[in-house]
Amino acid sequence: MRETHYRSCTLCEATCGVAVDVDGDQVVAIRGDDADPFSQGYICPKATALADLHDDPDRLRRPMVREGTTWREVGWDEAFDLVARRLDAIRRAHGKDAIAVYQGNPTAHNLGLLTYGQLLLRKLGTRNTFSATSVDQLPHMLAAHLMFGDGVLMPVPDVDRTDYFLCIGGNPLVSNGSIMTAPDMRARLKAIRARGGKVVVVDPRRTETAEQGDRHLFIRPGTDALLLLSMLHVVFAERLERPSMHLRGLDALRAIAADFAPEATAPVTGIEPDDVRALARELAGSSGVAYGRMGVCTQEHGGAAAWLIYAVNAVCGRLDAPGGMMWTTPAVDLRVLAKLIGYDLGFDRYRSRVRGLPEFGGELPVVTMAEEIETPGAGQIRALVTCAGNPVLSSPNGARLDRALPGLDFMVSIDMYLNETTRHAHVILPGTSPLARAHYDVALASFSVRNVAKYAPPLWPRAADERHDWEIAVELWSRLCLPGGAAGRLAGRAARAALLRLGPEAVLDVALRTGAHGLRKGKDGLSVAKLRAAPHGVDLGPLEPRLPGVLVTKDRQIDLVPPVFASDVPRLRARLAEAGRARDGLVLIGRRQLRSNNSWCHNSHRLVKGKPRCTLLVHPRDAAARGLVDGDLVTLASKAGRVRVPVEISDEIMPGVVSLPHGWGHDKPGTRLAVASATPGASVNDVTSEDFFDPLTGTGALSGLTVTVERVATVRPEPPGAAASTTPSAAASTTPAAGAGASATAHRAEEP
Ligand SMILES: Nc1nc2c(c(=O)[nH]1)N[C@H]1C(S)=C(S)[C@@H](COP(=O)(O)OP(=O)(O)OC[C@H]3O[C@@H](n4cnc5c(=O)[nH]c(N)nc54)[C@H](O)[C@@H]3O)O[C@H]1N2
Ligand SMILES: Nc1nc2c(c(=O)[nH]1)N[C@H]1C(S)=C(S)[C@@H](COP(=O)(O)OP(=O)(O)OC[C@H]3O[C@@H](n4cnc5c(=O)[nH]c(N)nc54)[C@H](O)[C@@H]3O)O[C@H]1N2
Ligand code: SF4
Ligand SMILES: [Mo]
Repeated sequence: MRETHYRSCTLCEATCGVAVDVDGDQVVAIRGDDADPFSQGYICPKATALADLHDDPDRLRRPMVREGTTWREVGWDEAFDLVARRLDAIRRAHGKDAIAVYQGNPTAHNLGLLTYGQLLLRKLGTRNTFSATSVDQLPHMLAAHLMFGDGVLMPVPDVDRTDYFLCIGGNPLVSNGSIMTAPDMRARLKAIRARGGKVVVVDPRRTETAEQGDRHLFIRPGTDALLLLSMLHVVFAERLERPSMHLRGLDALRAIAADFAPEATAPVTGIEPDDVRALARELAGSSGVAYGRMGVCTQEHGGAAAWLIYAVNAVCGRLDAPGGMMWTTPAVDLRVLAKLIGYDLGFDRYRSRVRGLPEFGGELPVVTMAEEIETPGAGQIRALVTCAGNPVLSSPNGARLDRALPGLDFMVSIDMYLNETTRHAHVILPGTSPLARAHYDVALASFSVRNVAKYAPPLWPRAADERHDWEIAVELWSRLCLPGGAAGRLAGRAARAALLRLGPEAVLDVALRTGAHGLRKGKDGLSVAKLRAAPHGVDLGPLEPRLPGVLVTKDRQIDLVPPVFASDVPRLRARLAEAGRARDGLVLIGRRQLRSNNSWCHNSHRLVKGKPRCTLLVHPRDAAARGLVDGDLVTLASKAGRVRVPVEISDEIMPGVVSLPHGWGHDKPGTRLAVASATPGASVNDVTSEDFFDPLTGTGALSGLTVTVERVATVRPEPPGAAASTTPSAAASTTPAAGAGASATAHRAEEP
């Protein structure tokens, strides 16, 4: 029987409503849900990949155990018992910290993992906990933690009412927005301009977002903190500040900004003094917002840049004001949930063993993970639990991690693919597909540009021989995290049975009922039952001013200059002296692509078809200096490592900068990714370095690393009379032989 189910896409942060047509257990079609009040029918090309993912023959359905290089399917109880026995033995012999945990990005889109997943992964009690956060939003969270009192209090741009959108190091037209849950950013940006507003993009690449905007300024990678300080300098010098009454530290910030006149920062950032002045005046004089994302936070000065983005909004009166940076009023309060699951946000309460990098939120920076596995001594990592993560492709110098993982005594992956990371596991525990589980966007609805809530039940009950991610977590938790002894075992069995019966909906229901749109709204209050009755989701209205109540700082004031960030100012001053650094060399940045989703959607044929996309963007000037023509195969190298990729010559990239997308590199042996391994590309994280990071926060610096580019082979025939050209070869590769013969034609990013 054919029927239609409504839910949200779980692939990126936009949370678009989808209508899924099913016939029995078959997905027939996935369309945008016109009746979703938030996304109004919009979807991007990735939504249909949810069906590919569901049907993918390579997607694992049952537990797998590896012996040598062969894998065999086993029953769930056998797998749970094996994992618990091995981890427990390692813990008994070497202590809790001997077990490491790595959590990846899809956790954030997974109700079960955000609730019961944390119960397991946090209650293992190891300091060696890692996640994608430290190559992502950590600086924004730290800034929110130190300025507003809690890391989950990250404000978002009120894009639907703004008249000036200054986008620094984000590319929402491709990423579909980040820490800014907003389906159909193309329409939302168009609307800004249609109502007479302005969109300005600051980025080392003239991005798809910049093409849609009014103005684009190239910035030298890694220098945003200097730009922001010079903007503050102008605001203070011209007395444009409009601070709210809830700020403290204005004089301290003024004093810091004094050293960063636009004339001083321009030679470093590449942004002319007049342009800095224009940016400062426009922001201060508008009902607008300065927004920064991946480009500003995953770089050498990521912590400072994230702080200064909030600071410049606050000083210009753009915090908590319509059209500015505002706080969402989500139906589920992440702070309450965090307490329930033991996510305790603090900073630098301890440091990593080998290099001494700071903890944040009970996690250590992922740039330290490989060395913590490799370096002998007390506290060495001997076992690893990965959950929804692929750090071999996603963390800086993933190649080193790839070499370190076989040294573990034991590794288990809660993951549905046998990929570049999980191939090293001894056991893989695959959860159900996203369509087969209940969904509520606990995390992303907290950073939404409107207040919205949407719950979807599973499309089908799971098969008897499948398990949800959360069930896997509960099973392992009950075996590993409860007190021993007969009484403990009895209590454990009872707790396990209760949680398996309740499921994540029980936690969600409590969170909804006690949340801002819950019981206190009387009979209109939200609950799971209420949301079941509204399958397209409910709109809870535009963002509302929340100061000062939202603040959880001790004095209920916003700290404009937290001491942690103040301590980093000397490093920024030193940077001023390095005008023109690496001007003759090249620095590397990344690039997201519409039909990619980090490392794990390349096994969908419809997302990878077409020309090879893993190309290195090079500016014509830099290409000429190296004798490169479009499509040439080059070696991209850093101190950390090297890959071979085809070049794509374009003036959309700033001179002196090259760009390679991440998430590729599917040519490793022993994976089970039939489609992805046929179009492997190369992993940019074989070139990025675990030694290149923001020392303040420990966040990996994915932008700004010094690299070299050298021609390996050209694909163009030489002019008549010249020596014959070398072998044509273009598919990006880490191994010189692979990929020969593939088409080398360079191509721009795909269109929706
Ligand atoms: N150079 C460079 N590196 C980067 C970035 C960059 O821009 N440049 N971006 C960084 C960012 S922002 C991020 S978030 C990280 C992402 O880094 P990771 O989170 O480590 O990697 P993903 O590619 O998201 O891999 C997701 C994994 O989860 C599995 N998976 C998918 N869905 C589920 C599920 O529902 N349940 C379970 N159990 N498993 C699932 C997939 O099979 C895959 O193994 O990469 C970071 N690395
Ligand atoms: N299609 C697609 N969508 C995605 C993802 C995906 O892989 N594919 N990943 C999802 C994830 S996990 C995340 S975290 C979000 C990220 O969402 P965004 O942050 O919007 O995405 P990016 O494309 O990484 O944007 C970073 C921008 O910063 C620029 N940049 C690089 N270095 C610098 C610098 O030093 N300064 C400045 N000012 N700019 C710089 C880059 O050129 C790029 O345009 O996207 C999410 N959405
Ligand atoms: S933008 Fe695309 S991937 Fe992101 S939620 Fe919407 S449909 Fe899914
Ligand atoms: Mo991310």
